[in-house]
Amino acid sequence: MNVDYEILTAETVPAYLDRTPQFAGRVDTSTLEVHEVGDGNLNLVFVCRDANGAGICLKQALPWVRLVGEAWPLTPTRVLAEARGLQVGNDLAPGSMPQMYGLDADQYVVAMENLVGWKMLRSELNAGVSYAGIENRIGDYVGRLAAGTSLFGTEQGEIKSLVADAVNPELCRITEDLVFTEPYFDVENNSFNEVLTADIEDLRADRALRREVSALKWDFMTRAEMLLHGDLHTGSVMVRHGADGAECRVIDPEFCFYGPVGFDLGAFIGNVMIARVRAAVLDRPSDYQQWLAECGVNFWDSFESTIRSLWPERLDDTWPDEFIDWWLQRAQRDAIGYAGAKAIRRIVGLAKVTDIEELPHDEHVRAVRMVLEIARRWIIERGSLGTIAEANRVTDDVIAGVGS
Ligand code: SR1
Ligand code: MG
Repeated sequence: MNVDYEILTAETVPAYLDRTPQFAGRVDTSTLEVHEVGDGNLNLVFVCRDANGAGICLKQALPWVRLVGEAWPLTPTRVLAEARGLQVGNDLAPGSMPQMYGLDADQYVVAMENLVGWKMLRSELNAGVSYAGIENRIGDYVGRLAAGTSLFGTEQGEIKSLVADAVNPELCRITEDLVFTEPYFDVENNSFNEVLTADIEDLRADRALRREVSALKWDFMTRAEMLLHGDLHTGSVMVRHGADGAECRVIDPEFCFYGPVGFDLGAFIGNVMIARVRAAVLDRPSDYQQWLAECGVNFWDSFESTIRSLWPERLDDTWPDEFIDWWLQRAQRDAIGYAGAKAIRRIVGLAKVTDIEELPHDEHVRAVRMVLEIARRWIIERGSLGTIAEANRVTDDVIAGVGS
């Protein structure tokens, strides 16, 4: 592929920083240690630290999907979405994302605070480490973004152009295909252990499920409600144990665009459910499993409490108080459905998760069956379940083997 910009390496980063004015002076490039640490599906990530301890993290968008290679070209302008998501997060929910230092749109690089010593939440959950309280901060982050970027906090006359500026068609197309479509068809991107063939065939034959996943997809593609993070799974959260307890930072908002709030809520809840199922099949200590069991409900409660606290500040009080109850009720039901859809894609489709993939064979098969059963019921029954707490009871039952 012809690439018309310089793809950075750990060796070329110091010289790049020297000649890029928007990042100048952040670190001493003569003593810089640089490591490429990107382990996501799309980009290069360089963490840089100088002899004085000053740091910077550079994220460069490749012109293809890193997971697949040059065979899958992808616009590097996704870095603009990443910068937008970081900037809005920094403005509306300070401290919830890495501080953004700047953007080099010519080289498709965004620079941000270096999270030295922080770990990815998914890896920590895989290892059975709890970070009690971070779910509240992430719920608050989604709430602040929802309140600030939706009509609650943005003028009616302004929001249309913001929605238009934030369209992110190539990245949204990935979600539309990988989350809502491909798992339900026999396509090359999918894979699963052959002992699970009948389970996957059942999933695909379930017409009610197909209808409901299509309804979720329709809303994802048509309801421009708030600026979403767009990919809020447990691999998009960095964590550490700080002096005052567990801390977190949400990263990787390159999928951000205006969509339905339930999508971000569901992404987190669905991935926590996967972590909970992993913990159950590995028979992790009960206090760890208990935290995971409560995580989704705590996350929702914090989101709701942030929304309710910011509601009186809405710009247009012709939206009556009763409306926020309706809006939250719909968000909660949507979140249950999107959580299910996000879980199924991680089991069947491209870009699987280590929580499930790295389990020994028997535990893997049990976990897959549990996740698929929970997710299918969440999607189909989300209207009657109504709350994350009720959805959790489905998980309790499936993990306990009730009805099987
Ligand atoms: C082809 S990209 C696959 C996945 O990686 C990202 O993290 C998103 O979740 C996307 O769906
Ligand atoms: Mg990502």
